[in-house]
Amino acid sequence: MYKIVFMRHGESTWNLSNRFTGWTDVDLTEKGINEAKQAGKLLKDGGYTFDLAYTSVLKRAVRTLWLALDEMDMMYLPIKNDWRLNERHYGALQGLDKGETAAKYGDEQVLVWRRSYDTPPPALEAGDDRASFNDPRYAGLSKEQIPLTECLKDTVARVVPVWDEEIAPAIKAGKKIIISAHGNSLRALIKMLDGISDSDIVGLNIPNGTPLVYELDAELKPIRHYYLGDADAIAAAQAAVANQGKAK
Ligand code: DG2
Repeated sequence: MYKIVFMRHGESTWNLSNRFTGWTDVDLTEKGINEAKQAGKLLKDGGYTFDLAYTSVLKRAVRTLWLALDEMDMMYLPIKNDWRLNERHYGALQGLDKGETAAKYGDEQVLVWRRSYDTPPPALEAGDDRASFNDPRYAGLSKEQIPLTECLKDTVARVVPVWDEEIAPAIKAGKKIIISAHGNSLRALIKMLDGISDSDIVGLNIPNGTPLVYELDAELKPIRHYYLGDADAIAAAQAAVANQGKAK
């Protein structure tokens, strides 16, 4: 049996201000820093060790990984930063307040934009300052690879190849892996791993800074999964994520 640990980053400044974030590179809040350290402590206390770490190229996920690894005294771990693990691109919603957007367009519409499998939010204009074309971290990508918006289906299409090409072979080669990523890039991975339907994935919400352990069989099919930490607090955090897109 294999194990892999997924972790959404700790609270970001835009999680705190309830803004759609996507590819915007915001940092952690003090609370987010503490969540990342606490995640590392839970992993250390649980006896988890790793050989390799994956994260995105966005600092909230990168810093969460650094802080958790520091807590585990494992800062020597090789880290692969892959843009394909970035958060889902939130298009023209990036920067807007989720509650205000729900008040303007309705809770139902915002739920579709946040959680539907194949309806993307409105796209950014290519000339919008928020587009990532001139960001040096994406210099190696073609223009077509840099999104102006994404639905979860689009995110699955870029995340699953990281799994198939790199992570799955590494697990089968005996590497113990931790992945620090984002609410929706992790939902994309979990949808694929658990075979969750397009309609059921709407109900999956991932809390910040909480290690999620997947036990996998020899074919890398999930046997069971569980969060580390206090179950009531985790359930409350998941409910809070679900409610972020509702008008106050
Ligand atoms: C959040 C997820 O991404 O938001 O882009 O706003 O995980 O990087 O904080 P993260 C964002 P929701 O889809 O839960 O609204």
